[in-house]
Amino acid sequence: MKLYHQPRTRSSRVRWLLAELGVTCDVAPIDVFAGEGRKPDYQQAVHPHGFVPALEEDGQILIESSAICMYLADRYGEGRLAPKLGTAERGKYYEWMVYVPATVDPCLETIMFHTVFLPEGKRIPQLVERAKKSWTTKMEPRIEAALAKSPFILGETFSAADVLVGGALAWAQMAGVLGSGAAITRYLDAITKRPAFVAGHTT
Ligand SMILES: N[C@@H](CCC(=O)N[C@@H](CS)C(=O)NCC(=O)O)C(=O)O
Repeated sequence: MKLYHQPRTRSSRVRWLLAELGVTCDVAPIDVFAGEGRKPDYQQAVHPHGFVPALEEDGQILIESSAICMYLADRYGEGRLAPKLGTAERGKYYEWMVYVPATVDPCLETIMFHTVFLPEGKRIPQLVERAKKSWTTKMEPRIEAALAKSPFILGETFSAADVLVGGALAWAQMAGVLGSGAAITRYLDAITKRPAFVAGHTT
């Protein structure tokens, strides 16, 4: 198995989950910040958009961090990191595994791009204001309310959904938009101390 990876990006989710699973994996570094993702060879053979992560296993390439995490949890988790198929809990699991990439990531990405990544002349403050409002009034309160009910996002036990939600919260903190809700503060503190989180974010 090989992970095409760049530290401090969405491929860290996959590294974190692999560490939670105790599964070893070759890592192919792709410096997307230096433009390596734009190389035609990489786009033809690995990721059509030139992004990370991509996972190569059994002669197949998988893209999309959330899809990769769901696949790995099912294949190697022995029922530990994802609820049983066909249960109500599995429905909630899908909800969080899709909510993060479909709703949260674009919001946080807009904030990061228009405050940090883009050259100053290309930043659009109105986009940042709108995204911050969505984060602060909709997404963060929703996550805070869920975490106020239980230690982890799906309940009493850690799952792959915590990799997605915990990773997004760490990203929100980096973007400087994370508030001081008691449940999120407690959760983030616990999650970022997990040895697998540390292993997934050091390289
Ligand atoms: N929805 C994709 C997003 C992947 C993505 O945008 N990756 C970023 C890093 S977080 C990337 O590779 N960017 C390179 C570029 O924009 O050239 C996923 O979750 O895997």
